Amino acid sequence: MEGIITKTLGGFFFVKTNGEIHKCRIRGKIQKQVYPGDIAEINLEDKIVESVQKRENLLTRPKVANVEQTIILISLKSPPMNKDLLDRFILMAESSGLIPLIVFNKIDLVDNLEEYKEDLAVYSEIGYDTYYISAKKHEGLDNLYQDLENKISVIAGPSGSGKSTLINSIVEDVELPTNEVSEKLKRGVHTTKHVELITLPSKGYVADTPGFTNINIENIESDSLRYYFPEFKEYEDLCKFSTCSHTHEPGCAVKDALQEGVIDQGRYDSYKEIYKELQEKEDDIYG
Ligand SMILES: Nc1nc2c(ncn2[C@@H]2O[C@H](COP(=O)(O)OP(=O)(O)O)[C@@H](O)[C@H]2O)c(=O)[nH]1
Ligand SMILES: [Mg+2]
Ligand SMILES: [Zn+2]
Repeated sequence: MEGIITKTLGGFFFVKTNGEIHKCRIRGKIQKQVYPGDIAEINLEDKIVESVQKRENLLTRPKVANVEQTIILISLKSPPMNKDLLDRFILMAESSGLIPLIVFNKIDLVDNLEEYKEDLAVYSEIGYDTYYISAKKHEGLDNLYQDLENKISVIAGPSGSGKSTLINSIVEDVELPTNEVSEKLKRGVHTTKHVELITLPSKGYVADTPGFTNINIENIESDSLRYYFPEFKEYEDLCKFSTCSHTHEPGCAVKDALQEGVIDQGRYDSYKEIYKELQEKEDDIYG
């Protein structure tokens, strides 16, 4: 029978099949490491993992296989909205091949939410899914839950944005009312070392351990950076030079779009700043 590994602990592999969790051992001949998110074939009688399917990807922080999406959680207030930082988190998701879900948290702390929405509209205009929530008050979570279905997601975002709070909210919303939950809440997300997938209704999974709080974009090449800004895509072929970096070249269609206000100045500034950083780093390495 096929299932998904939701947790590995003390030599046991917890495999979820249709609504049931089976605590299994693993066949000795499976040499490779097995992680939450892996799809396993289990022998129900012996409670043993027989084999694991080839995985799409393996995230390292937290260690989860077959992740498709990253919830980028960023607060509107305390800590204050930082679009620069948001752009870097989006870039990290894009360069890792993960779909970013941009979640603006702590709506309960602002009294001018409409102004924030106006200011942040650029992200949905680019085509990203955006959400306005209060993790603490369980507000605005329905749309987010819908988009978590049928996929494995992880949570990233700056320190203090509410990642642990959101994970606790999800646990409370989807797993109440069971006794297991009070155990889980007692255990507390902070003290967990292992990763566990929280199961949402109809096959969505979220890792219960937040991932990146810092951005690591150093592996991106400056020449590839432009491909991770999806709003540049429709102009790229129109630039005079096919290798146009959209920074200093003449006949740049991206800069024309910027002039016309079609491309957002803040996003372009982020691009340019990161491009400069990456180039400086490459200069240090290659001279
Ligand atoms: N007012 C308000 N506070 C929140 C919300 N979400 C999280 N917080 C608070 O923000 C602080 C940081 O939250 P935490 O979940 O630890 O952030 P993390 O560092 O991203 O894991 C805590 O004091 C939370 O209670 C929210 O939606 N509204
Ligand atoms: Mg935390
Ligand atoms: Zn250009």
